[in-house]
Amino acid sequence: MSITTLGQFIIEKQQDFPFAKGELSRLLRDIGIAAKIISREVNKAGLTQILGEYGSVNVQGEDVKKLDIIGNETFIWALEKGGEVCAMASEENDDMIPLRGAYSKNGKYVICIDPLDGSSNIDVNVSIGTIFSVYRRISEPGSEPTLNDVLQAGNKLVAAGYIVYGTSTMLVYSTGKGVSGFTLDPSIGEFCLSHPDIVTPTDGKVYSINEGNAGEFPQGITDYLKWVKESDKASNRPYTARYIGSMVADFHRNLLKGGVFIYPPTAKAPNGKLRLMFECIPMAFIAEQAGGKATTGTERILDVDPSEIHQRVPAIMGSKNMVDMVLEFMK
Ligand code: P6P
Repeated sequence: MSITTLGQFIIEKQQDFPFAKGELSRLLRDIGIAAKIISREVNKAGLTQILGEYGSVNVQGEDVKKLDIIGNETFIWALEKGGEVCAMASEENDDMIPLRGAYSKNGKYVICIDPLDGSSNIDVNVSIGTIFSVYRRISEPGSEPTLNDVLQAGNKLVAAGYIVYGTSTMLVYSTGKGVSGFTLDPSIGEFCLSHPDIVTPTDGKVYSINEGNAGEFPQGITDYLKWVKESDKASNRPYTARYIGSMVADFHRNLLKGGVFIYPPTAKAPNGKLRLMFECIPMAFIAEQAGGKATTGTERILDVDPSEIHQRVPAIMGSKNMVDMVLEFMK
């Protein structure tokens, strides 16, 4: 049998963590379980009338789709059941969520999660995703978790990754020793190792940015965009724009093919639109683990010290040489 399931892979890789007694392995398993449930819900969204506005509006002022709620509740359920996590921060919740499972209080880890990112794309059948980060708790096991447990910089990450619900459902994650990709085989209900060691191209031809905000970009971004558009075959600069408005889908394509994803400050979002804890840190971790780069434009994203759960930062991430070129124009 040539397949390696996520569970088998996690156990094999557990050797990389001599001090781990299986908690992280079980935690990653719990994330896989939640991902399979959400994949099932996402893939039947149009059929069971769970599409459409849930009516409420989340902390970001966005209309909440029913699948957002299902995604959030599924992860809370899976992580409470699993007992390895003492608290969560979710893009869908204003405040930190202490988990109340039978064993949660002793959980050694905390999770920051965007359960369904890009959810405005659900009812037009565009790929969406889950983005997660795993940290060791700071507070003592057995004690009540605190905000400090979830407000940790990306350079403290234990693991991070995402699930992209697209033409297939893929789980991509890293525990700090490279990036591995798994594709869900629904016929056996298992994530199977399909991309053993993802390394992002140092260079690429794709730039991803919402140019609808072009009138509000910092000068450096405007200058960079002008430069890429002067596509000059002779100087081997045939760039192309690809932007689907779902970060996980845009990021994943660029990770595999090469490219740069940019969400700069705009008039409406002076610190950028993307959330540090739920989108930028985990994706920056994956980008770096795959040999790419991720910056706010002024500092490495993984070195930003968070001050607020829903804080936003500008993001420039992807192929190293492309990120460096954007930074050149921003000087
Ligand atoms: P805009 C989705 O709402 C999201 O958070 C990311 O998934 C996506 O990259 C970005 O916002 C799109 O934002 O302003 O370009 O529509």
